[in-house]
Amino acid sequence: MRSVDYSIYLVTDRSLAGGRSLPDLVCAAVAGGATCVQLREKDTAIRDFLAVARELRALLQPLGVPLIVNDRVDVALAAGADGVHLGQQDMPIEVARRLGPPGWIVGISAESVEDAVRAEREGADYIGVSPVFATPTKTDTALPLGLDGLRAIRRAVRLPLVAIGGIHEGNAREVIEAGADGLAVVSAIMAAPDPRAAAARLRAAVDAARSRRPAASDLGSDQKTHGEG
Ligand code: TZP
Ligand code: MG
Repeated sequence: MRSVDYSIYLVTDRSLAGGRSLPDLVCAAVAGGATCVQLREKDTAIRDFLAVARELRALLQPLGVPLIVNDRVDVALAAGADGVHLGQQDMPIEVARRLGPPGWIVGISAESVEDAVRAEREGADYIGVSPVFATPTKTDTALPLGLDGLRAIRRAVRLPLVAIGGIHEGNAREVIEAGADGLAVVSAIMAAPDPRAAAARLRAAVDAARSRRPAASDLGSDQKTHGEG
């Protein structure tokens, strides 16, 4: 399995960009410390979705930052993206895995311990724990899992966990301390007046929380840390 740094996982949303260019915002976020980018386009024609995916791919590949496409395996493949992020109603993990090239990243959203355990069994590379907190950015979510829900998923699976939903600088520390390997954020970066600075502050919060988190060897046998730590 490919090693990916999920620390600051930017999920795009052009409706929050306030007219700013998506590629410019993504570049600013990466300059600030975003380590992974998910292109999420809910209302975009496939042709335009593909065009922006290709544009981001060309920007991110030289920087070594993985591009993951939300929902659409076809767009991800056509753009040469590093992987795809799937929801519970999207293409099954094993089908996406078969369609993609070796080393392709297949991530899945989990709204419960059961979803997470199944995703691990079915061969996902990472799990998006969704949503940890309520968020105005996506309202058709399951009930928020809270930090206790995140901890329960941490105990149940070994895969890298990327927490999503209502995450910002102010709660980044507790989310990492609850066992997340990375923070997936939309508004905390996309809507920020200075996306580069916002990403840098999130990154600093993650690094600080990690330095306080016990080493995997000090946690119980069912609580290991993952990925880049
Ligand atoms: N999936 C679960 S919550 C969410 C998605 C895409 C939106 C998170 O947005 P924000 O602004 O980081 O709370
Ligand atoms: Mg989806």
